[in-house]
Amino acid sequence: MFEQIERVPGDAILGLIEAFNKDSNPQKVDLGVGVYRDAHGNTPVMRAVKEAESLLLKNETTKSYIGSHGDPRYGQAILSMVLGADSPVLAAKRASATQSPGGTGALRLAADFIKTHLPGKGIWLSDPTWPNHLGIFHAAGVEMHKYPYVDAENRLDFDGMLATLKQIPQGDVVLLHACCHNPSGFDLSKEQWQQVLEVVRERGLLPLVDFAYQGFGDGLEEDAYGVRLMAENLDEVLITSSCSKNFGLYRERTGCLIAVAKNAEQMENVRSQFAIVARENYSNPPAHGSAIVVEILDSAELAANWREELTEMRDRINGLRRDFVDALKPYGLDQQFAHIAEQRGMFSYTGLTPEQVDRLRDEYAIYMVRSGRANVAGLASENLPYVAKAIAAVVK
Ligand code: PLP
Ligand code: TYF
Repeated sequence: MFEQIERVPGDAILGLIEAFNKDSNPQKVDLGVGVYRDAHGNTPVMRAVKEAESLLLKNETTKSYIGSHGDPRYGQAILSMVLGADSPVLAAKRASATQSPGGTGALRLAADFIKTHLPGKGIWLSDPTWPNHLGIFHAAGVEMHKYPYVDAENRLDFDGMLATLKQIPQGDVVLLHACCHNPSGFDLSKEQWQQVLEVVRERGLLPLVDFAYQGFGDGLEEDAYGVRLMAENLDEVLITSSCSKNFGLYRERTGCLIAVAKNAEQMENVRSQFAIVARENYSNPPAHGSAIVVEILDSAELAANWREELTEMRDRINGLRRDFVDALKPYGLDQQFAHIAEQRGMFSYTGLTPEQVDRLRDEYAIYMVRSGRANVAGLASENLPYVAKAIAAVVK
């Protein structure tokens, strides 16, 4: 029967890793896949994570299942981090967290929940968005639609976004990137979040806020502005949280789906359904990553160490954004690329065309996604002049 199976190409972003590894050019630069890199191009295990792991190795007493909702201590820790330690939503007991295999697992839980319990409701995704959003909601059988997000001049198209949101049918789901928009790097201002809230409320939409980069934009609290605004002012919100980036736990698959409901009773009902979806997909989530996060957040010392390292990472990225624009100054390109210093998170829509991206790869061994998305964390003071020179050559 397998003779009818066709081969399909792999993930375009993950494929860049392989292409980069094969390239023998000593000057090669990887601005592809979205993982954090330090000044030496490494993605290290964070200091507090190493420490927590050695404590776990010593103290862990069982590998038994942790249950479909995961570790309740992890749920509590993430609820405080996402919604704020003194959140009125938590005080009212109208939020809960269900642990999942990464943010991706949380998105799939949300997608299956929407398909089963909100029949006929579609989901609205930013154009552009992370390609896996399309795959996940397609696989779950949820009808997808787009709202504009980046215009032809490579600017945030907030007017276009708002105009489309105003026409979404009542009860549909709108996926919002909490911060560090993937792939563009364009985030909403506080005023713009307020406007989105008003439209969502007026039209009775259900926001699904994808929070994959908390702490990578302006800070752990600052990045949560939009999420908290929605949770505190609406009866119903879904949030997907990920510890892949901010704890550097990528392969440990550590995330959760948060439900905010009108009251504790309705929250418990929704939560009970999440456990069914989890059981049908993978039964129980993996436990190592969440155990690390609990170990860190429950220790004042480890938590302070973790926050310090996260701040170093964020400052490095934001510093690189400014240095990148400066490096383009000698070529008269600092105005054309000024948006790079304004964008937030790991990613920038540079504005480079697919053909220019191809030339950067073929002639300079500089790798980025063909949409012109660059992972800013792949830059370093050593390669900045080289990258700036190459960009100047391909845009001329
Ligand atoms: N959402 C967005 C926008 C992302 O960019 C990512 C990942 O990189 C995720 C969710 C989920 O990541 P993970 O499943 O690794 O936690
Ligand atoms: O957008 C990125 O680069 C990250 C990492 O299938 C990623 O979100 C990319 C592709 C993928 C899974 C993770």
